[in-house]
Amino acid sequence: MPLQLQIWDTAGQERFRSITQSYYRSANALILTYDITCEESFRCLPEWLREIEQYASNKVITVLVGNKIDLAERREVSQQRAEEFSEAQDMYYLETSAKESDNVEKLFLDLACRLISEARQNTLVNNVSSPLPGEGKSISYLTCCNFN
Ligand SMILES: Nc1nc2c(ncn2[C@@H]2O[C@H](COP(=O)(O)OP(=O)(O)OP(=O)(O)O)[C@@H](O)[C@H]2O)c(=O)[nH]1
Ligand SMILES: [Mg+2]
Repeated sequence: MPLQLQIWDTAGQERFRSITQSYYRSANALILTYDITCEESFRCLPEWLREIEQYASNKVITVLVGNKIDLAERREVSQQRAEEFSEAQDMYYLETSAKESDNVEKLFLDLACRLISEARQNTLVNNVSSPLPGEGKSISYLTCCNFN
């Protein structure tokens, strides 16, 4: 059976928070994105991490993404600072440009590889009983593909 990767986007605005929280429970991975040209978006990360700790599975894989590297001249958060933060929080770190599709494919492929690897070790939480909006609940992963 094929592996199915479902990707859900959440809105950052406060008024959507109650919806966002319901996504966490069944997520196997979370991508936390900030804007490298906006110090404030970086400083908000601890608040998002608190939410993750509160609502997500303790096995969730979290990737920190510094986006907008096409605007390098306006960078406010150094790569080193972000890497140190992500390491301390047990997150992977990657920098992207959604605008120029830089590292975006790599982000999702790396994440898919990690999920497949966890599935192979049978540590992936398959929360089929947790309802999600729409049909977001099937993960058939044990005979998926040829990744290591
Ligand atoms: N230059 C540049 N602009 C970007 C990039 N990614 C997003 N933007 C711009 O940043 C702004 C915000 O992008 P959104 O995709 O709305 O950000 P978001 O995090 O989904 O925002 P919420 O849904 O409100 O949480 C938009 O004007 C985008 O065009 C990027 O990689 N480079
Ligand atoms: Mg959005």
